[in-house]
Amino acid sequence: MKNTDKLFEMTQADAVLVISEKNRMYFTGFASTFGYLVLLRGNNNVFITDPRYYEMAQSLVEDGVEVVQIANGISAADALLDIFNKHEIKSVGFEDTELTVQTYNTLKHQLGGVKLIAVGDDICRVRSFKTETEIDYIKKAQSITDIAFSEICKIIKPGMTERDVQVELEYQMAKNGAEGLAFDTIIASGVNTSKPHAHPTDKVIELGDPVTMDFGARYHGYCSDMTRTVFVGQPSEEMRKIYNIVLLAQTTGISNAYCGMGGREFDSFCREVIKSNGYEKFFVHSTGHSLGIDIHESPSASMRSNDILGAKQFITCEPGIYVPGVGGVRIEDLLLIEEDGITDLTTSDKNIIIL
Ligand SMILES: [Mn+2]
Repeated sequence: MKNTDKLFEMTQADAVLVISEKNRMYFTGFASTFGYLVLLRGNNNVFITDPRYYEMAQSLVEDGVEVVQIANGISAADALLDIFNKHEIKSVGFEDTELTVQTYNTLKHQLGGVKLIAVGDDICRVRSFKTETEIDYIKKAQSITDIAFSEICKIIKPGMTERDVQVELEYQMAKNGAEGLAFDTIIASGVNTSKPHAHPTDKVIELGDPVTMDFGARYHGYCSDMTRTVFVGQPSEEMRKIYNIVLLAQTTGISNAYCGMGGREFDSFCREVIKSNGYEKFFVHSTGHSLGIDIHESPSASMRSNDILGAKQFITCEPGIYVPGVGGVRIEDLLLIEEDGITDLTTSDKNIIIL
């Protein structure tokens, strides 16, 4: 069970009610489809669950968490009200960023006199600073992703479809320890590469095609994320030029990155390189995002970001150029920011790869 002191430094609420699967997973460390986690000040927490998860929840008891089982006609609302009365809770933080309007309305009705305070952004902020264990999980997820990339480069051949590449790449991640995907794999070939988030199709890969692969593994619930564009046979002059500009933008971003930089500043390191080469209008997305249990978490690096990127936070560096009718290139690495510098966790080669 994670320490919740930081969260209570950010909110006035007497308690925080965590309902969403991802945030329950974050605080408790195990995945469950049902449960209510009540965080109380002083890291004095209660987990309400049902018989399906009761045995698993016993691991929380060891951390001093009170586990309450509800079954046979006792509602979660009754259990919650019991806890709130017992601890004299007058105000409760809730996940405004996660709950449906319906759940919110039900809570408001059932919890009657308790004041509800939005704490969704506070939880996101707490989640943005990773613990050593989380960092290890993300590193492992990224290493699986790198291994899968080296394997797929041996497999891609003209005549395969984008879907064939998707299936092989996902198989390689699973075979190398992924418990699942971080997100739906993006595979694009030929002119499809100008669509940044293309879905894999039955298009056949032809000689000379660029192939963009944006993919990630999940390990212990945590995501990795990387992108490479490779060429099957010799690329056109224009695609080679585009590749080299994106590569320069990406490596410039990484070499200028530092702990404490602004998200907007980091974005500009990459964007300026693309701009000075005349392709600014073809770089149509932001430079980077953090990840964790979600594939996109704060902080972010974009033209509009007000985030500061600090120690124990992650950021991707993924500039791209997409020219409709011609093709596109994106190169994405995952960076860990620490007090004493930046670590690029993505070890795959990013010099132009011609298969
Ligand atoms: Mn990404």
